Parts: sequence; C-alpha cells; structure tokens
Amino acid sequence: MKEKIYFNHDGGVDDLVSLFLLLKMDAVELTGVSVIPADCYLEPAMFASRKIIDRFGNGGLDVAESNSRAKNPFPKDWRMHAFYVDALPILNESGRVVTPVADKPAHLHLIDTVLATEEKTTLLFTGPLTDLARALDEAPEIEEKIKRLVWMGGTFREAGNVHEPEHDGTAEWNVFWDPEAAARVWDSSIEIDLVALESTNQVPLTLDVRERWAKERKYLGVDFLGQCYAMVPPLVHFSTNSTYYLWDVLTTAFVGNHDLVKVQTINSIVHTDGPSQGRTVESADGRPVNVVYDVNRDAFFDYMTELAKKA
Ligand code: AGV
Ligand code: CA
Repeated sequence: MKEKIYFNHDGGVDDLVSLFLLLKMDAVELTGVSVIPADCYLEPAMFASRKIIDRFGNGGLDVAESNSRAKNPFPKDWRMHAFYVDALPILNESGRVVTPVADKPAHLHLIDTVLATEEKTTLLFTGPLTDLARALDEAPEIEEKIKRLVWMGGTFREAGNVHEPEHDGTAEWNVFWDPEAAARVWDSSIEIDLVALESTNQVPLTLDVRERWAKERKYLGVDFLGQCYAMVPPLVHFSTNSTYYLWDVLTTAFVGNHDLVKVQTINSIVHTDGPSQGRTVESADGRPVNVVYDVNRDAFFDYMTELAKKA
C-alpha cells in the first residue's frame, strides 16, 4: 500500500523540486499540498505548485494557501526564487492552470485532509512548522491520525545557517522563522524525523551535479532539475550565506528511501527567545527526535536523478 503524505512547503527551489519528485514516487500517494509564504512569496509559489502538479501529476489535488506569518522573515532575495520557477517555459507550455486553489487556509486544509484519510498520514514539512502548530491547537484530535512528521529543520551543531542582526548564528532558518511553532510541535506526542543541517551540509549544489543534469537533459524531468538549479548559487570555493544545498530534496528523498541516511535519536528542546532563538539543543529532559545526521551523497543524487527520469 502507498504511504499517504501531506506536504506543506515554502516555495523555495528545493521545495518545488521536492513536490515534483514526490509526484514521481511509486510508493507515495500525496493526499494534500499547502504553501506557506516563508522562503517565498505566496502568489508565484502557489502558481508554480499548481503548474508542477498539472505537468507532472495525475490530477485530483488542490493546493491550499497558508495565512501564517513570520516572527523572523526570510530575506527578500531568497523569497524571489518562486517567481523564477513559476516563469519556466516547461511549466507554462499549456497556457492554463488546472489544479485548483483550496477553499480553506493551509492549517484547516491539513486538518480536513488528515481526518478524511482512512490510514495514518505522514506529514512532510520543508518550511516552518506554523501551519502544523495551528492545526494542533485547532484540532488536537489529528495527533492520533498522524503517523510521523518528517521535517527539514534544526541542527545540533554550533553553526546554524541564520546570519542576521541580533542573532548568534546557532539556528536553522525553518526553526528561526517561527520558533514558537516548533516548540508547540515538540510539545505534542507526534514522532519527529528531523533532517537537520548535519546531513544537508553533505549535499551542496556543486558544479559536477549541474554538469550531470546538463548531460542528461534529454530527459524532460532532468532538464527541469537543471533549469531549477540554474537559479541558485552553487558551492564553488567556499560556502557563503547564499550557497544552495539540497536541504528539502534530501528530506523528501528520505521519505521515499530510508536507506540513504543514518539516524540517531536525540532528546532536545527548542529555544524560543533571545539571541539563540530557533536553536535546537540536546537536553536530557527534552523530547526525543530522530535526527538524520549522515547521508550517502552519491546514492542520494543517483536516486533523485533516476526519479526525475520518470517524468
Ligand atoms: O534552511 C534551509 C531551508 C530549506 O527548507 N531554506 C531553504 C530550503 O528550502 C532556507 C534557506 C537557508 N539558506 C538559504 C535558504 C539560501 N542560501 N537560499 C535560500 N533559502
Ligand atoms: Ca524550504
């Protein structure tokens, strides 16, 4: 039986590529999709999501808009990426958008979808957890219908990826955007699989990966990967604040293939205030999370590229 997945994302290049790959996984059935305007602007991210489903999916889905707001907003330059994906000719060839916008905001759409699905749902979140935190406040009964949460977020290292005024640099962005939301989900009894920076640091966008996709661009789906990853800066000599990693794509690949990574359980808490807000730290009386801390890089890139060839 196919695994039922509800996907909430925030419209970055790797979020949108994740949506594409989920549509190509044989063992996965997407039950719902929603978009939160964190690392994106909502309108282009909604259009891009609907067009990706039109082009690469089999219909039957709508896409819900989140009305959640940031504690700490993303930089504008990064949020612009959704406009570039939305404008790709490959997504605009048909000249129309068929997949509808859902008539409820994301957190209510999540509740409805989870309750309407007979089996337990796996939640895949590749942006902040705000919509899940709000759904849990609104309808705590969904907890028992959630199989687990797979989240791209956090790190247990000193170095996070937030480089902002008044912050000490220890947080990962998806936690930092809304630290209270993460703390709310930590308070629940949902099983959490965390794809943290420990593993995503091992999958930077590099020139050899781009060259591989260029060589195999005769496959429509591989060409789509190449076009998407032409929009964001690769790791060349050293990592900068804007260097792109395949954060969310690794998280999505983990849902489809557990053998790519190593996992370790850590008891942890989330800092919600002060210069370390958004930091996840190990703590004996914290709650357990399953942390993905290592990945077979080559197997990961092979897996995602082969999936793309199915398009
Ligand atoms: O912290 C990683 C998260 C992922 O969900 N996002 C990007 C991925 O979608 C935020 C982010 C951190 N650094 C970035 C980010 C960068 N250099 N460009 C764009 N987004
Ligand atoms: Ca994201």
